[in-house]
Amino acid sequence: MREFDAYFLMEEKDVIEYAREKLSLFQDDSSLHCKEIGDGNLNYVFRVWEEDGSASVIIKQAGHTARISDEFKLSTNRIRIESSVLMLHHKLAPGLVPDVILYDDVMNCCVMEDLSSHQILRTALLDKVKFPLFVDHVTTFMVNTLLLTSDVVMDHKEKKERMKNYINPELCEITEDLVYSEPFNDYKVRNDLSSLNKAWIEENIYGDPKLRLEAAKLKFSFMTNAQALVHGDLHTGSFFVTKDSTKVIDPEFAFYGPMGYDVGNILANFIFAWCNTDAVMEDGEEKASYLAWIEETIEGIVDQFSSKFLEAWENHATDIMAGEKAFDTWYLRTVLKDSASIAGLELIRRIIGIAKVKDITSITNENDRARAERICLTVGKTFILEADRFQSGHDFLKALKNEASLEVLKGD
Ligand code: SR1
Ligand code: MG
Repeated sequence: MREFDAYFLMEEKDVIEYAREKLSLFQDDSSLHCKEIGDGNLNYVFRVWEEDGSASVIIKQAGHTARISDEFKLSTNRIRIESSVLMLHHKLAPGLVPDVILYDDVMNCCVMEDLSSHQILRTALLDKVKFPLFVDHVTTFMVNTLLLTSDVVMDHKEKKERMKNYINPELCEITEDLVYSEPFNDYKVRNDLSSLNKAWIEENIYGDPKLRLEAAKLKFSFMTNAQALVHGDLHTGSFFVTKDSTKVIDPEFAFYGPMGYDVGNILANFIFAWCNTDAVMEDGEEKASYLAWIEETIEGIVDQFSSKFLEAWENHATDIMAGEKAFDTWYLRTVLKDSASIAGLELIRRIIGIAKVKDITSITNENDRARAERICLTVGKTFILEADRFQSGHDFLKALKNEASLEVLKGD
């Protein structure tokens, strides 16, 4: 039996051996099965289960390059960050994060609770399933993990220690490039434009100096505003869900950054889900009902986040100046403004850049897909250029519905 005392990238048969050697979960004489189930851009995710169904786990291993492309050379340190953040989030947001069973710094893997009763939220949204508790869960998760890791609540020296532990230069560089730089430049190596929107993007994104200036300001804010421990990649592929349970996974991009990074990402990804629904469902009651649920979700994320944020501030703020009258509402306004800008960046980069989303790429009709892309691009621009005015769920939704109803998007 191998001892797994030197790193190598495991295959399914190795993972079975690894699980037997490292975990006391499985009976010695049981027959174990393993399947690689990862569909993310970076790592390998294996499910291991006992044939009689009595025990199972997830084992996630980091390689030296990203799965999406060998061009991204990455340190395996990301799995340390991910394991450690999962454990911290588990404490800060009980019930909303999977249990970590083992972190192995030799094999660079994290063993965690199997969530096979759950499904990835993005996949469920593509299947048009509703999750009425999601807003409550995601807003509790964001308020607890963001506000409670910030200077508003934490002892400032402890917070700085925590910042050190979560310095994440390589994955931050991916975000700096893919979210903040490449979508605004004619970066032919990795950008991938659809033929129907190419000319529009060249003129209205690459060619808009006002937009590029805002993107530059936002990039420097991302790199310097160490406000809270953000998840850093809170899209709909980072949630496992059932009707009554939500588990937030994959915090490998976590670092101390602007709170709005997480709020903006989840909002943008529900806009992708809206565009997919708009494009693929037949007009009628079912479509109207599903669009209405997504719209309620978008509004609810902003409004419940805001009310829970102010309540948690009231209950947990420790800094003496944080108690100044109206400072809490001023601070929240800045977070919502950042959320709008960052939602805009996410909407634009998933259309122009290398890392696309299935909500849009799976729209088979070319004209419908181009219209969906154009809605994302124009809403994204509005969020960035007019970020100040997005302070309620209604504000976000109105911009989406307004851009989506414009005739120009329908015909050209
Ligand atoms: C090279 S990684 C590409 C994207 O996948 C991740 O989920 C992040 O969103 C990243 O930008
Ligand atoms: Mg991920």
